[in-house]
Order: sequence, then C-alpha cells, then structure tokens
Amino acid sequence: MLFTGISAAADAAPSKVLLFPFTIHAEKDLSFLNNGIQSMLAARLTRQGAVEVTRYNQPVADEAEALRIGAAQGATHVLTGTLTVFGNSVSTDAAMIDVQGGQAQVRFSESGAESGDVIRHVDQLARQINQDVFAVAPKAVAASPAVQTAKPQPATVAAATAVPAKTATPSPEPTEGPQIWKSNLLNTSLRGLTAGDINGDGAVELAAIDTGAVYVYRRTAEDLTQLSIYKADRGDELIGVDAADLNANGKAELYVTALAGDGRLASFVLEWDGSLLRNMARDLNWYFRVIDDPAGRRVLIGQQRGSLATASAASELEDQNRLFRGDVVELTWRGDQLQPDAKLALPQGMNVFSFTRAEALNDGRQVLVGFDDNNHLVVIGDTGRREYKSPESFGGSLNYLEYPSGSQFSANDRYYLPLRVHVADLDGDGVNDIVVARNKDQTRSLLSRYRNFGSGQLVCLEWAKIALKEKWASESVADFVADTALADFDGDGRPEAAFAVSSSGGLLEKAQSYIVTYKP
Ligand SMILES: [Ca+2]
Ligand SMILES: [Ca+2]
Ligand SMILES: [Ca+2]
Ligand SMILES: [Ca+2]
Repeated sequence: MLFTGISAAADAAPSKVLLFPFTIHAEKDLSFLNNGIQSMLAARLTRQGAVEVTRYNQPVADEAEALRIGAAQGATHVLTGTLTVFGNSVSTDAAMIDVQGGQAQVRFSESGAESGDVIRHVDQLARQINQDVFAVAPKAVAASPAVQTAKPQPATVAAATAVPAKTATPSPEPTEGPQIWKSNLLNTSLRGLTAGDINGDGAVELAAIDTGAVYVYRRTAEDLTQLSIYKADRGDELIGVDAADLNANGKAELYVTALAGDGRLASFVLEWDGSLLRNMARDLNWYFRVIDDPAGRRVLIGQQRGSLATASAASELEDQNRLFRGDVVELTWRGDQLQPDAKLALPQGMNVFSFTRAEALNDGRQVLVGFDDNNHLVVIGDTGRREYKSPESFGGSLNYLEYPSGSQFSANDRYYLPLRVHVADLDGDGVNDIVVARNKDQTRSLLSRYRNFGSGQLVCLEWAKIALKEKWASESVADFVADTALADFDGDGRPEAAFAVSSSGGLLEKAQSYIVTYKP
C-alpha cells in the first residue's frame, strides 16, 4: 500500500500510539471483546493532529515484543493489556509504554464483579492515558471534535458510509488477499440482514430476518451465537430490517418492515432491554430504510403504502405505484412516536428502497446511487438528472411485494424489492467504493413474475471518470445474496461487508442460509 510521504499533521509531530489486541484469559472464547475494546480506545485517544492511534492486529507475547514492533513501526507509544475472566469476575490490566524510554507511563489494573465492567475499565484507562500522558483534561476530550463522546460504537457504525482515511496513518494490515469469515448453516431462508451494536456492549452484532422472525447474532471466531429471537405476529411477513441508534442510548434499534396478512403494513421497532428485544412501536404504515446523511449520521427514512384493496382498471404501472404512496421522508422520534420530518427530493420512480445517498463519485457532491427497474445501477446528481447508468445489471432479489395484476392471466403481479447499495471506503485508500451484490438470474426485470438464482457474489465498484469500474468481486457462491450490510466487525475503524446467502427456495430445495463477512 502506498502513502503520501508528508502528512499535514507531521509539523505538529503527533504522538503515534500502536494499539495491540488485549490478551484474553477466559474459559470461553471472548476474542470478540477485542473489537469493542479497540474501538473504544481508538475513539477515546485519537485527537486530530495530536494523537494518532494505529491498531496492530496480532497479539504480542509481552511488553518487550510490543516495544520492538512499536519501534519498528515508528510509534511513540505502545498500548497492551490483558483481560482475565473467571466466572463473573473480571480483571483488566494494561500498560501504556513510551517507546523511546521503554518506561510505562500508565499502568492500569482494575477488577470487577461482572463482565460489563470491562467497558467501565476501558473508559477509565482511556481517561487516565489522556490525563497522564497527553495532559488532556477529561472535559477537553469531550469538547474535541475529533473524539466521539461517551459512545464509540455509533461512530463506528456511522463510518459505514463516511469518508475516513484522509490521515497518513499506515494501515497495520498486511495486504494478503481478502479475509473471509463464514457462519454455520442456518435452517431457514434469510431475506434481510443488518448490523449494529444492538446490545450496547461496544461490539457489532448481526441482525437477520426470515419471513417470520428477527434473529440477533454475535459473530464469534468460527460461528454465530444467537443472542435473541423475536417472532413476528402470526400471519405477518417480514420484508426488511435496518439498525440505527436514533434515540442515542448506545443500543441500535431494529427497524423492521412487516406486511400483515390483510395487505397493510404492520412495521415495528425493537430495542434490546438487557435481556430481550422489546417492541418500542408497532403496527406502523411505514416501509423503513436506514441510510447515511451528508454528515455521516445514520438516518431513518420511510415511505407509506397505499391501499391495494380495490382492484382497478388502471394500468399495471399505476398499480405498482400504489405499493408506495407519497414522499420518502426522514423519520424521527418525538417522545415514543415516530414522526415524518423533512422530505427527500427524489426523481420519479424511486422509492424508499431504491437508493442511498453519498459522495459516491468522490467529487465532493452528494449523489443518489440506486437501482432502476431493470437492476442497472444509476447515479442521480443533485439536480435530479441521471448522470450514469451501468451497462450491466447488479442486485436482484427474491423479496417481492404483490399488487393487483393488470393482466387477465394472473391475479397478482410482483414487484421485486431492489437490493441495497452501500458507499464507503472499504480498503482505506481515501476513495469511496460502491458495494453491491450481483445475483445471476434468467429473468432480470423487477416486474417479471418468476425468478430463480444460480449464483451470487459481492462486487466492489469505484468511479473512474466516465464509468463505474469493478475493483474486486468475491468468489461466486451457489444460491443468491439475499441482503448485505456494512459494519466494523473487527474494530479496526473501517467497515467490512457482510452478506446473507440463501437458497433460492425452490419446491424441492431445503431452506438454508449462511452469513459471510468479507474484508478485502
Ligand atoms: Ca454489541
Ligand atoms: Ca437505541
Ligand atoms: Ca476505497
Ligand atoms: Ca473493520
């Protein structure tokens, strides 16, 4: 990987902290905790132009080894620690060592009676380092724009579309091909996937839906651990799931779009209450989607569903349009009510599911990127003009809404919901990437009735002056990619991609799914 030789921050000679994964002594595998610890420490210690934090992704045997690596990497400080968990008791020990002098400037040792105390310890550790090493009073830390106050995780999740990596901090990762993690097989057909810190422990969880339930999983070294399940009301069909911590309590809510048996929307919102997913709101006539706004904030948008009860003699297109009624609006909480707020200016024919908004062309402008009815990627500029349409198609889902057919041959037609488009800098080169799934099928139109997918893959694209060029693609998997999500699963400050692979669910096919995380 190449770096520009001189960074703007070099004049101020910032401190460079090399942060090592904590060594964890425990009866069970708690390595996932490192994600949370590292993101918390990085978020709390980083100060623009003054303190740079780089994560090293290999644990070290002792402080001497950490010092050797730190010196080789040009770090001014190394930060190492251990976490010891026995039953319910937990002990956190850490050292912040000055590389030049080889002396510990902070030695931290705390114990607690429950595993949640780790978060408090890490918070104290960061505060002590800021005070004793960088002479920053706690108040000044909170006021610094470079430091996220209190909750590190929402910031990490928000990084899913932001444009970071403008610093010259060298990436600690070796560039040796993608890191791919695959879950065990799940005996259901997943149709939606999202990620966020759902239980507020500082680490990212996965949330997935099939038609009848919401599942929350923790990603462990080689498996998924199911933390919770929420069964939808009988007869309801789940359409989509998104995560965002809009009420800012450190726990991402799950915004679940659901269709009731009578054809109305019965969408709902869940939040973790410490032991289970609690319903915060229900029976809402909103299709939900979470996107990022120009400031990198997670924003909930929604659109209502029209009435399909009466079949009409109107044209097919009008019937299809009745699936989505009115404007796409931002939704915000007022008390315990979700209320429509600012309206989003969208070109004709786009609905709440068909786009994201980001600096996708890397020219400083926020543009809309989404799928047209034939699954071609389109880029819409601020004037509403289409600036680009991909010659080939991407996306493709088996998730559809039915509407009364204009044809005499069938009662209902299907509108296949578009897949997500993500914009983020996945490889950390300072240039935004566009990430989408590509499922290969025989019938490509969103309006055709039957579909079957033979293969699917994840594709990363980058704007190259006149067109989107393919930067990399995952290997193709049999079956299809049902949904995708971006989140920082390994806690290095940059998002990885996750996707759910489902069997197409033909008559003779057993419903099966698995989840993959993919780091290019
Ligand atoms: Ca979590
Ligand atoms: Ca929340
Ligand atoms: Ca990039
Ligand atoms: Ca990451």
